[in-house]
Amino acid sequence: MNSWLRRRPSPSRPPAAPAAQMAWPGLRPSILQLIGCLLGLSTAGAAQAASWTLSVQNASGQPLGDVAMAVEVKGQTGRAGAGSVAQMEQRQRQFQPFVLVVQTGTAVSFPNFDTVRHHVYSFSAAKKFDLKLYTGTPTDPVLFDKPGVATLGCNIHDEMSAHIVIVDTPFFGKSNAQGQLRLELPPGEHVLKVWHPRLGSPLLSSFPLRLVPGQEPAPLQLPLR
Ligand SMILES: [Cu+2]
Repeated sequence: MNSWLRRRPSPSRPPAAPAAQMAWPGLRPSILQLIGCLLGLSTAGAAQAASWTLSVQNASGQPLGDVAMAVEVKGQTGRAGAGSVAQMEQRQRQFQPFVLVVQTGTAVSFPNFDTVRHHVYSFSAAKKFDLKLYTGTPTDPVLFDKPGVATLGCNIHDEMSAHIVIVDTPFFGKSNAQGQLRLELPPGEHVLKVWHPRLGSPLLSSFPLRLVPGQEPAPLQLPLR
């Protein structure tokens, strides 16, 4: 279904091996680490975060925007720090943005910039809440403390709809109109979670994501038109 799993072939690249040990078989690892540090190439440095472009396409290979994307990096999952906030606005009887991605533990406020009143609610398992008819900004933001997807509506305006995607990782975002999201990530084997309203699922879909230095990952293809 997707080409994410497949690495681009790199026939000229020899299999990964501890290069330093091959070059100097007689040296102990601690000495190699010391040399590495002196050269500014410590083991930690080799795994440092780099900038990657994650791309997502529909079934015909066209870019897909508004895809919520979250990368789970082993040992780096969990809630956002205290004081993390985000905003879901109402303007011209629409929610803005249509898809908002936040980390668990984020407090979201729902300011109403219209002159009409809105009554914002979610019946979703990820977060049930109800902000009764209001103008301006309700005093208390809503805390999104469980991963999942909360679909929002307004009791007064049926055409108003939006989604808040809650993820357990600090590495997240949303694809732009070019179907791309740029993220700072360490290389390695991670899990990519994605969600799009037209996938029709209240859950995020998971895909393995292998980030190899010097290679952009192949586009992820979703079964959407
Ligand atoms: Cu409304």
